[in-house]
Amino acid sequence: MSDLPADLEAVRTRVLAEISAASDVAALDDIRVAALGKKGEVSLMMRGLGKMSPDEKKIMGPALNGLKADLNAAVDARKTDLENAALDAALASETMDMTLPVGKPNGTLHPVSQVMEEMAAIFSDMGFSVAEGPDIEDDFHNFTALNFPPGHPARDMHDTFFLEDGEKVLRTHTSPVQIRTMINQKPPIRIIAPGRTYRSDSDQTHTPMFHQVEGLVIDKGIHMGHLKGVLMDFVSAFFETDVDVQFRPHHFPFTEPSAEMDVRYERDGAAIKIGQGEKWMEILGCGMVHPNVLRACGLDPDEYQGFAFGMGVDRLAMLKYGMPDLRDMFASDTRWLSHYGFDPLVQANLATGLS
Ligand code: 2U9
Repeated sequence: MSDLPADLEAVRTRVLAEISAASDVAALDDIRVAALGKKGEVSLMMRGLGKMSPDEKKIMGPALNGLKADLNAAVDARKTDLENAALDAALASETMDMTLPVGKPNGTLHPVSQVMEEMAAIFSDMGFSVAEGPDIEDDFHNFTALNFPPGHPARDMHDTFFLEDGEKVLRTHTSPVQIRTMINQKPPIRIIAPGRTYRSDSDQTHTPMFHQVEGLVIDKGIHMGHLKGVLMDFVSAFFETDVDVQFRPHHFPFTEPSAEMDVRYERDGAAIKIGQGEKWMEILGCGMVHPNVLRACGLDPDEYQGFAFGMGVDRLAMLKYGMPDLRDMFASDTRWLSHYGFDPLVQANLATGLS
């Protein structure tokens, strides 16, 4: 028996009974509002305090505050019980038989993601680790450190997306990731840098956003033979067949000497078969890291050398899996995705076959 005035004791007993009988959280909240809400029974009593005599107020004030605190505590405790009971019930009903075969997941792995995973599997098998970096870059990491002379066409608006501040750019290649790695990590360095890249020169076969994988090796005594060996192994593993390649001299500001690598191919019907044939198709660019780039990253070109390469992932996915139009890659058409998509539960790895 509490020392509450009788009428408050009655309220307390009744509301506590209602609280413990509440069957769910919603019902419990109705009880709380009816007693403690703005127009709640107890709240109205507390509003009556103003009209009471000082003696009455001395009794009713603390009594009402005590009652309010008791009822709030009872509501919180009941709420926790109800929530735990609901969770136990859900856990009990949701049995998951882990021995059952996984149902067909709805949704597929986008071909670009599949190819990124295949490339990561191939290069990590060659001792490369995956490095990533920001899509928004500054002039130094995207151009200057890569030996792009001032005024180089790649620097201006028709090729590059500039942010409002006129300084920052959407990276036009993932090379800034390698620059950041060379500045923050001492050689030996063996990385690939996959990611989104942006160029404002879109047309039939170029989209404003596309995907690249670039690679970099920095160590002592690195030469062009290492570059050719790694890329020849890569291309045969990627196309899962023996691929004839040729290296054709080219020019990039960030590599010297530079080359583009072509693969042999032949048409069979609408499809393209990579590997053998009379025709050549350029699939990537590469070269020995330019001494100015090494110096820009604080490395002595007489002590360290390196090679680098870069390829367009979207394009290589089209070549390997025969998609006719690059723009479909970005159209989010579920029919296209279910046709060209991959099983998300099958991880690309060399042992069980990439694709
Ligand atoms: C550092 C030094 C050198 C990366 C390279 C290419 C050649 C290349 C193109 C392929 C298709 C871009 O997506 S694409 O249009 N890239 O041909 N990229 S060498 O060279 C580097 C990178 C980083 C520090």
